[in-house]
Amino acid sequence: MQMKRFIFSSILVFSIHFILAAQSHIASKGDLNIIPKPFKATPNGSTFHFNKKTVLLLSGDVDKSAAQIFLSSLHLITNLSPSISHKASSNFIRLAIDSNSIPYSEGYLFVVDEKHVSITGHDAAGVFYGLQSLIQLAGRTINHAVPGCIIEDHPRFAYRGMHLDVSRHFFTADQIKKWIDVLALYKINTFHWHLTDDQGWRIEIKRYPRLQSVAAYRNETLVGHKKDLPHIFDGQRYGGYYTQDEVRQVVKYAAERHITIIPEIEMPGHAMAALTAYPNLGCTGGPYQTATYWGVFSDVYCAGNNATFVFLQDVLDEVLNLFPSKYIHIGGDECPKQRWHTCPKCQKRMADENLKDESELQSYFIKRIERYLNSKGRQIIGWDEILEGGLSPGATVMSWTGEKGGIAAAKQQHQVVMTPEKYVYLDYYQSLYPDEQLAAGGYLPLKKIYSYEPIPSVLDSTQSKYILGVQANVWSEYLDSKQKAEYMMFPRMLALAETAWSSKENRDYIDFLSRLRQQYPLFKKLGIHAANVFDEITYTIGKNPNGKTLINLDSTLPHGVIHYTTNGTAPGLYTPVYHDALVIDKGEIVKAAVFKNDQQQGRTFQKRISFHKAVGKPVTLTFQPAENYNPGDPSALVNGIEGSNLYNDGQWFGFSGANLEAVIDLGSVQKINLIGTNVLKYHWQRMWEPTELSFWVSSDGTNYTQVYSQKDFAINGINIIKASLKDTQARYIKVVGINKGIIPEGEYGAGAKAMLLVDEIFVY
Ligand code: TNX
Repeated sequence: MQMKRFIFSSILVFSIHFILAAQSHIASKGDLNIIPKPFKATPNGSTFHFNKKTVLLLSGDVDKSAAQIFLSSLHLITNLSPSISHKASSNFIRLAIDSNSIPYSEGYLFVVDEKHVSITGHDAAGVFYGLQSLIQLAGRTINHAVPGCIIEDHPRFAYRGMHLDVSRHFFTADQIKKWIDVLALYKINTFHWHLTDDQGWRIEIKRYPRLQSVAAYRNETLVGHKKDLPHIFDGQRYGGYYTQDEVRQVVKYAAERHITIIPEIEMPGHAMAALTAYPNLGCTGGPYQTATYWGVFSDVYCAGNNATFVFLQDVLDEVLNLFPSKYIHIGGDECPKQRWHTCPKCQKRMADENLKDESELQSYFIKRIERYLNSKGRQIIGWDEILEGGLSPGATVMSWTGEKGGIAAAKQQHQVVMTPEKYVYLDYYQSLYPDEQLAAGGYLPLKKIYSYEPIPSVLDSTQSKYILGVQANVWSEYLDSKQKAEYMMFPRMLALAETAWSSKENRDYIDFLSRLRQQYPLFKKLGIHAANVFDEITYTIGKNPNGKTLINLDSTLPHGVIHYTTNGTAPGLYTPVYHDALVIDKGEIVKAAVFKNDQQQGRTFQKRISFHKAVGKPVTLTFQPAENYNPGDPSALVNGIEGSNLYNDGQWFGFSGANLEAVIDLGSVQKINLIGTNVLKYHWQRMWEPTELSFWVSSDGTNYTQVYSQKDFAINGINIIKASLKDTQARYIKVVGINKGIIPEGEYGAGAKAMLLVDEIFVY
């Protein structure tokens, strides 16, 4: 019996070793499961175990309060509570600061062997980050064993940020502190707090009590998506603000975790809430109403009225007392100019100051505030529209509309934080599955945020130095609960954290995923409602050598097996296993799911494919699609798959200021019963329906006959157009959409080019 048990257990031990060895080979560095990935990490084969004697040994300048913060985080995640000591014991964690031996600021050296953990930081931040790595390593297993290793680590960028909008939806000070804990765990060092906007003013300003009693509230809130008309409101008064005491506490709490808070006080636009409280600050004098839905509003601070500057300077005085940050964010984005255009005070200001247009007036506004802040020893940071009409000398630019603003600013030797919408906006959807929680729109999967490279390749090495770092932005229009906000923040913030901290060479998405999967137990302990959809099935469309359309399915789940169906039934263990791309030669619904250990993982993927006469046929476009909305091959217009209302799903073709003119060659003259297409109308994204859409047919490719035309597109969203034809024979089909041209005054993006979006041209 004894013998048998011995043999059995040694086989068990042997096989566990074998499995571990095999796994550590596969995920050799994944074993040092830290996000963001350290600069250099080498396992040494030993293991450190916490025990009853483990103490935290502070040497040199290490602050006791820093150690206590670590102990509370460690306790939350592991339940361990070592005590602080100045005397070594047989088992200890030693913290020290040594700026000579650790050359990089915020950097640290981390050594683990059987008996001790030693963390030496360049500075207090370095020690703190070493401790965050320790928490991650100890938190990942039940016995909190820490793998032996030597880690040399330091950040790539000095600015690693997350922005949070608390105007559209309010989150309490306690909630903010919890998120600060999580951000610190992943070595984020800047929290950009978007405190004022049209829908609510969220910071107590003692000198202006109506900011609290009036501007902090709105009468009601839009229900559902902004583009769904008619708008429906909930009838509930909504609001709240942070008292100055709360702000002070949050700032202190964050500073203890090496996070700087940059407050944002928006100007000259996004000011409806402030104007509602103090209507004399607007050009028309009001009355105004704190906005109850999202958008860009034409009423902004009057730039001609000195009272505006008195007000903003008073506000900033109180803000400066609360926030010690070097930077103060003054907004500057999305400021329509039409009120200024007709306002006598603004026009007088322009004449007095010799300003040639309203863009220069915006620049005057920003520069005047900048001078004020500089006189108080602070610097401004603003959204890239502060480039309009000339950048003020010391301004730092947050490049959001794309990378262009950041590139221009860096070339002018201004510092830049990269935060391009397309790559780092966490209000976008992270999955194309239709049951995702309501979001602003757009598609930003984890993989895409991870792929973002903050230094644009067009900058040379001197110019690149102006890129301070990178930030992700959390706009809260549709985030009316903690759960919804966290679903959007996590895990995508971890991808951003790695982009911001880890060296470019160390970034590898698959390796990141293997470390990410192990963070979920930590999220659970932290009470974080993180999304977990990144291993779900995604698809791409291709073509085989015979010109047939293919659909490729993919999942990043290791050892995941995809089962699928094409007959509308649910995929299961007994439906076919997906190996190679599926050829589309009839209309079908592809359903698929990933299985692991015979269990379905995640939701069921579903995609409808229409098989019509034009599928796979050559398409010529007269005008080039815009960079952001170009699936590449024009034949994607006839691939059988329609673009969804998550507009950047890779299906839509967008024409910026230009017309759609597509010609499809069916290869032979044939009977045509129907021509159709989809047009996406969404003015708040600058997406405009054509002024006229027409369908034409031809049998020789030279002489065309018009068979259909439409000028009205009633639906805000996808307009489905279908023209049934009688007695029509044709080989060539031409679809023409006349672009709106320049976006009219009073509309979002006025003066810019309208984007005409179409996808899938159907021919039956
Ligand atoms: C643009 S990004 C805004 C915000 C919106 C966001 C929605 C920026 C500087 N301004 O006011 O919340 O789009 O995606």
